[in-house]
Amino acid sequence: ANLLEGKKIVVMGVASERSIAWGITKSLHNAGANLIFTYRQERSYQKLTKLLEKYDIQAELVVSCDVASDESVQQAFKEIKEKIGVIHGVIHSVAFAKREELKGEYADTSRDGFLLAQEISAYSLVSVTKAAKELMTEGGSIVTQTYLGAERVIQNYNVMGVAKASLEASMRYLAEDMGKYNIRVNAVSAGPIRTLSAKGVSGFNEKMSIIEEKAPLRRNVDQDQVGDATLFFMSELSRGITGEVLHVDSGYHIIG
Ligand code: 0WD
Repeated sequence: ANLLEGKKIVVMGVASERSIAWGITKSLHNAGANLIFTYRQERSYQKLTKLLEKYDIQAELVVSCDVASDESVQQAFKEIKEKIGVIHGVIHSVAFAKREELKGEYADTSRDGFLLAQEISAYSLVSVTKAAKELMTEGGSIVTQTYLGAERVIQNYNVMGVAKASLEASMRYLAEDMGKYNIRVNAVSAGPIRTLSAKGVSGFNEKMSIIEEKAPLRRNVDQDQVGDATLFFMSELSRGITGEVLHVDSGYHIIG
């Protein structure tokens, strides 16, 4: 089904073939979307270019965007506006925390480590939404990626759990603001998936085995499953839904 025929969607956060944003890219591409990509590091740009070639996906545009800088975000969307015009969706799949904050006690979190995690992982959704809204004149959908550590204490996730709580609350406030422009804002809460970012979280392997043991579906999730759930949010199938957190975690979040 070509659910996204004629839709122009910006994907932020492809760093490798394992990136959740790459799983999303495949789902959106297969649904007929025209994709625009943003990257931070030159290394990610090289990887992205190779991946697009390997999978025979034609990008509409690839632009650099570091969400740590308002200027960079504004510049990226300005370029998208000039070269593409109207867009219909944004995939926000970006987060960062210092590795040393992702272990031990949350009580040891430093002030700058706390602020950095909030800035890159939560505030970025605010600045991106503000910039993207100007291009979403036909309405559309914005989806961010969150994790269960926002709702519950998950060992070692620490400062990132607090940043994800802030991200989810931001998503709800943004959903209210954007609703009047017919722009929906939602989050997908994925179970643990082995990616470059996941390597930074201590005890990551245990988190994956717990899902196999305790989740209703007794198996881990992958990037493609997150991609398809995100496709649902990008499509008209989810037109009645905004401000929602959808768990793609084999049902793990319902288990006590
Ligand atoms: O288990 C997991 N992997 C889960 C991840 C479970 C549930 C949620 N998530 C979330 C992450 O917290 C994140 O929000 O999904 C999102 C994507 O994570 P990922 O796919 O695990 O991570 P990865 O493949 O490492 O990509 C993260 C990208 C990085 O690419 P670069 O180019 O920086 O190497 O996040 C990006 C970065 O693109 N990123 C930034 N992008 C723009 N500006 C910045 C920044 N300042 N910092 C990090």
